[in-house]
Amino acid sequence: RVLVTGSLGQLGSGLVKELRSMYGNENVVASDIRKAPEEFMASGPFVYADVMNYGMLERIVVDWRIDWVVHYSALLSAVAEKNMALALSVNIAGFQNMLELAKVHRLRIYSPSTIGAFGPSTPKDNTPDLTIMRPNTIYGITKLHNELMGEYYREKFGVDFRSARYPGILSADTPPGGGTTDYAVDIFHHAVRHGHYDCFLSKDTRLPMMYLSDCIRGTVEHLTYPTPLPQCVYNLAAVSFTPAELAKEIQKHLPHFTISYPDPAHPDFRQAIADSWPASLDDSMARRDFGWKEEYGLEKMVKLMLDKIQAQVEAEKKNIG
Ligand code: VAH
Repeated sequence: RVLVTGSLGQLGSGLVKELRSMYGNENVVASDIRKAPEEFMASGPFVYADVMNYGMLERIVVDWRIDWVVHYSALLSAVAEKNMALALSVNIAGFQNMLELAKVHRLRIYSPSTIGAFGPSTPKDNTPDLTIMRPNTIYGITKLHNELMGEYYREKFGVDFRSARYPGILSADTPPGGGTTDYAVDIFHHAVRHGHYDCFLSKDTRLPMMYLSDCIRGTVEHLTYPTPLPQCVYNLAAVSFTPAELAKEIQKHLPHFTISYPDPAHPDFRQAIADSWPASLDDSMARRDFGWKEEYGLEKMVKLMLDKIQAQVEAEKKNIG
């Protein structure tokens, strides 16, 4: 069986659905620390899992006969910067608990890293898997720590640890979880519902991004790869764009959409986080080792996001009507 922690976050529910379609509902145990919506509960096992409670996690691993773990529980960049103590507990101690359980119970463990694991001294363009990594955000520091601990456990204890550095993820059906790339999701809801978006990043902030279904497919391809891979951690990329480029693409569909940017003299706190991250990634190793290839470029992603959110708005109107 597979255990997914952080199942109710931006990425977890989509991953649980995909794994359940592959292995059957009963073989994918979803978990989080808050109540799941009814349809989620009806689709398969869901348990409360506080990743800071080793005994509770071990109980789940034993009772449910878990073989693989996808560990998604984490505080993302913006939230972590504002809640350092909780971020260190969840992101480091929580991950360490799961990594130790993977060693004790011989579990395969997949836990994503992030472009946030790079820092301001990392080469910004076409950033390779192996390079300078001096992140200066709590989120990036915790994720780099986890990368190194996962590699150590594979080297020293033979734990099958797998990880990929996710870019910003665009999703229409699940809200983002308090990150710096969230603007790329919020913009669509504002464009469809209000025709305007006050962007919290400057217009030329170029960041690596990916559509949700590409992320889930890339994760599953990596998680299920049948033989040990040369690396534990891989960059995973699809497309890089700036808020201005994204707005221009949206305006092809919504010509009256307008956007504003912060006063450069008073930047949003997330600007410094975004400025410390790469503008684009080299993910050639993932393409070489497990055949990674994105399916969604900017045009396709924008059309799909707008179509999905416009359908949501129509459905909401019907429910109200
Ligand atoms: C964040 N969406 O902004 C997350 C992600 C690469 C960014 O880790 O923190």
